[in-house]
Amino acid sequence: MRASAALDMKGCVAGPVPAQTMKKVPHSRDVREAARARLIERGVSIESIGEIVYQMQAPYSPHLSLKDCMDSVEAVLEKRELQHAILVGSELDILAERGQLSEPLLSIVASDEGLFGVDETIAIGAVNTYGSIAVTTFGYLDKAKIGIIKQLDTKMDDGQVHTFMDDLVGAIAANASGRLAHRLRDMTDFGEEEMRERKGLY
Ligand SMILES: [Ca+2]
Repeated sequence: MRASAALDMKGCVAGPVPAQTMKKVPHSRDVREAARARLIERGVSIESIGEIVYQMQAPYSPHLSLKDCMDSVEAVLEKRELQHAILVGSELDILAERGQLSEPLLSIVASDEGLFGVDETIAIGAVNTYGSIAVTTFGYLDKAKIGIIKQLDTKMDDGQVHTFMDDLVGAIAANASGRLAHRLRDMTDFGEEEMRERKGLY
């Protein structure tokens, strides 16, 4: 078995990772908080994702509020698949901004090369919890790029890299839309108490 190696601040191999570090499993709460903090650090608010969800779902439910959409975003951010995707994707964006990826990956990520699809692959890997509505919404957002996704996708000359983040936001919004669609439908079929019992489903 090959020994793992750590990267130092310049991205150089700094020697084997101590066995203790390799075995440490972070607490779920820390992972959730890290993913949420990362979104904010990268300029993505819960509200900005909620606005996309609202645009997606408002035509189907006239009484929908932005608050409902933000609540749905909060709920899907509890999903580990999404948290992990956010941490992996945003880390690559950050390393590209700092020039700490090795070539040719650095140039591919920094320029958001058209044929590079790993950003979408990581994001869509986290869009499997809320059914086909979430998958088709993700596909739509990938093309339509609305709201904060558009802002992230617009290339600026300020050195910022959001190659992964635009797709991650699409994945969060798609999941939140799918969740909301299923939940709203259930609310027409079930009473309050039954909805409480069905809570774990969303
Ligand atoms: Ca992208």
